[in-house]
Amino acid sequence: VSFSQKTYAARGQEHEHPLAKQLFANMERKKSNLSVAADVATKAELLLLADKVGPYICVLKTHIDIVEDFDMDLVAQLQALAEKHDFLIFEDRKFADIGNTVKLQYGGGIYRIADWAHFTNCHVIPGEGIIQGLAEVGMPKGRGLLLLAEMSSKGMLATGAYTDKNVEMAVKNEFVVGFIGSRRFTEDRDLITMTPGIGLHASGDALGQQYRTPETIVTKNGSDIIIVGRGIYGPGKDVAAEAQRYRDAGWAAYEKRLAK
Ligand code: 5FU
Repeated sequence: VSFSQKTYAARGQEHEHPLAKQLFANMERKKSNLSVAADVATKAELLLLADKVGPYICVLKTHIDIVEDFDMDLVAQLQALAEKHDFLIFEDRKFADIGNTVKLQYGGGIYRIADWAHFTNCHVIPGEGIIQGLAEVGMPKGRGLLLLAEMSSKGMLATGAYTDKNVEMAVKNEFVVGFIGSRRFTEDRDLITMTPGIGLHASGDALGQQYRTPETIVTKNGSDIIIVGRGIYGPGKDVAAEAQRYRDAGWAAYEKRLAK
């Protein structure tokens, strides 16, 4: 049986990686495969958004370097909200340098990402050393890495042999728990796919973003988690209502897949 035909609960029970176990259990508890992409510019906005969408998400995705008044108190408050609402945190950092440099960027600097983000991600452009560098920092802390096997934007260059290389590297590196991409990539380990570029209505934006529906991505392509940003908090939107709507759509798409 393909992993996409199994329940999140069963996959959690069988998974070898404690963080993946934790994620699947969380998804089952909350009946949610929704991650919200919290691309907002201030601490207050980020905390308010996290508090509003918290009940409906399994993962909060951050771009912490967007927040103009960042401080460590933001991290403490985000962690408290993660506890309150039962979600995990994914810092969408997209590391892309040599192993030694990403180690410093991941573990240190102003943001100390490895101290609070359950998941982060990287491009494998520099070769496998990037995974090793990040693993040296993240593994002892029980973190997990996603490889950018594909992107959602128009004209993106992560295709064909490059995508295949991502899959190859993921399969043999324990620290890797999954991918950013549009589909299920392999049956080799139960690697999780998270998909950005999800929208129920819009088809894209003026800067190359392309949107697909939960049905295409989850039911048809076998991806595990939908990542939604502006579809939930765009101008004039009722954030909690939209989060609930996307949570329901994502979960319905998953149930439809199981019933296939
Ligand atoms: F890796 C990727 C990708 O391929 N596409 C993306 O859109 C990441 N993203 C992120 O997902 C992007 O940086 C935003 O944080 C989010 C999408 O936001 P939207 O408002 O739903 O378009």
